[in-house]
Amino acid sequence: MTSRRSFIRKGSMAFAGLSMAKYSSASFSSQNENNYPIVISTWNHGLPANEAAWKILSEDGHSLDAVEAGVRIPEADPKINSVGFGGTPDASGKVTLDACIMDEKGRAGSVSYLKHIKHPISVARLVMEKTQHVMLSGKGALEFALGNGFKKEKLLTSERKSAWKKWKKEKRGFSNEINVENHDTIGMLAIDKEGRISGACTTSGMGYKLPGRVGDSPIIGAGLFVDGEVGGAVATGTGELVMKTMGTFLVVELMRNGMSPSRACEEAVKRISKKIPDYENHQIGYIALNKSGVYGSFCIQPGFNYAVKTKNKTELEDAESWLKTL
Ligand code: SD4
Repeated sequence: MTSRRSFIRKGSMAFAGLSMAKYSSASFSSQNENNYPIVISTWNHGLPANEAAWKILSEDGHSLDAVEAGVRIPEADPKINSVGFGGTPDASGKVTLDACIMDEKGRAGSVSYLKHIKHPISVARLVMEKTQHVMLSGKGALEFALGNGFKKEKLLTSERKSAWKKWKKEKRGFSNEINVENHDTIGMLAIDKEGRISGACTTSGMGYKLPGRVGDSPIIGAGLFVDGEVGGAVATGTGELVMKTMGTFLVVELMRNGMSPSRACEEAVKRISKKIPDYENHQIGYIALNKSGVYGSFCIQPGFNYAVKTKNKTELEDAESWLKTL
């Protein structure tokens, strides 16, 4: 039986063969037609997020607008406890958000440790478009957002507040339980009809983290990396492992050197397994999309899934894992 992964590998090899041969413009455009537009994103909450992105992609919009619109869906959803409004607070009961965005031209924007703003991804985009900087953090990021018309809002829902109070009483550690809620950071990659790739990543980070902690999600090259000539990758899971190995930059560089997206994600997970002694206690999931519209994924533990949307397909796929049992 042909597994999904071997199918993807074959797909990418087929394209590699195509690019070596002298292809006609007709064969190139049929590759475009098959694979663009496409959007992929992490976890179950990727399904509704992809729909919002698809609305823009299917109307020939830019992938940058698509990924921003896509991840705003879980950011605004109070039932999703790992992103934006309704996100899990830090140990002191405050919700602090991390997000970043990157486009095919290599432009990037990011916010970290941002409080009170429901849509950190849109603030990250403004940092990219309106400033000379890549990242704004904490109070400065909040002031920048408020100065640009964002509204200050209460992000801690009563449900999350009760859960935090219970956690405090029980004196448990960080909320690092693997796949426990089966939804987590949303990372999204999209290629539009013109072949332009963009990515976005947004999260409330590790539940009950130390106040001040910033994870991988707003770090370009860790939680997200896009190179318009190669492709992009995003990460979910315990950010510290991704930061120590520059995970998504590594995935994109491996793709640049000829690996398929799924093989590149696998290598980046293997790198973690070599470098980080207690990696078995953590989950990391990578998804990647190359410039040709071929996608792939890999994770440490079974249980990580991601949503895919193309003209012909709307589905959740399970990522292959390095460890075979949880
Ligand atoms: C972080 N990678 O802050 C993010 C959140 C996440 O499982 O995906 N946690 O580490």
